Amino acid sequence: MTDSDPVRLYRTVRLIRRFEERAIELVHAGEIVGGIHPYLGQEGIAAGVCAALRPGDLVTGTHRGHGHVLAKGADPARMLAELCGRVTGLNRGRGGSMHAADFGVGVLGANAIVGAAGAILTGAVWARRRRGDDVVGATFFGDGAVNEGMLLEAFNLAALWRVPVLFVCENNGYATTMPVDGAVAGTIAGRAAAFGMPAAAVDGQDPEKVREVTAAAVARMRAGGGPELVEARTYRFDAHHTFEHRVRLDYRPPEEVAAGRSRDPVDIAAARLPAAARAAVDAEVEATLDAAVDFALASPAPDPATALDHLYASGLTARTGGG
Ligand SMILES: Cc1ncc(C[n+]2csc(CCOP(=O)(O)OP(=O)(O)O)c2C)c(N)n1
Repeated sequence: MTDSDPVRLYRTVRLIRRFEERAIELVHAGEIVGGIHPYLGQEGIAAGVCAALRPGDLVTGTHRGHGHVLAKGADPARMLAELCGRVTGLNRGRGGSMHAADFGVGVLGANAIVGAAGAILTGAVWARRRRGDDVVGATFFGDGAVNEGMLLEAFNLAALWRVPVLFVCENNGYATTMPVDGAVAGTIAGRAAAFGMPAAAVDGQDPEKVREVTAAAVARMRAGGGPELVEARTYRFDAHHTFEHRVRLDYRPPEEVAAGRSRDPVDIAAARLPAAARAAVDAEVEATLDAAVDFALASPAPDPATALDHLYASGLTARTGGG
């Protein structure tokens, strides 16, 4: 379904927002070990892009990937259980925050390696198209990925082989603490031009605008038009990673943070709904997340005896060491 649906877009941004806030509580409570990279402030991008995709289309995401997985349709309870490292998680608790995947809804995985997800998606969509499947894909990456060789190689092969992949740059202005202006020569869209790919910039805070731009690109890609790039301009409302909640880093001026936070994708999506519809979605999301937290915390951790399971395809067994 690619038509504009304000209720659906609001539900998605609100679900991601509240999921992240609940996950941060669980980090502070010691239930999510190792912390997370919150997607707060960037929800409009995942919501808008995924609203323009079909259920069978494919996505890959980043270390800041919870929003991508949820927007594509993964079960929030199993996603939260994954973050908590529980056996009921999407990946039996072995992937965690940065490697959650749900093939059933076309999520081939979040990815902790900056710049890697685009190459994985390009290969996957190419293989599925060769099989005759009518799929397209969208891959998300930050501004910090735009000089990574793997991503540029993916641009090249996708363009050369006309693989229908939408490369979605979530430009939040920083790679950890490094401002984009201090790291990126030229422009992000200019990288697409080098490979003959069309590129567009969009206000990433407005999920409807993101959906519109994506729907147009996806229509061209389904018609054989080859890959495209979208630069979604956004702002990260919270820390790069929850470790910053303990060690406040001083790399963004307070006025900049306040200005960035003043354009909130949840508010922008909410303003398109009557108050009663908004309240109904809020209640539904809260009930979903209450149930998700209960489910995750009631689920057991994996049995340590199974630590070597799932490391190799069937037929191979792991060596336990010693030669
Ligand atoms: C190949 C690689 N290099 C470095 C890192 C360490 N690292 C993790 S997140 C990050 C910053 C990424 O910034 P960006 O791509 O802009 O995404 P954002 O965190 O802003 O969402 C870096 C350098 C990594 N994970 N992978």
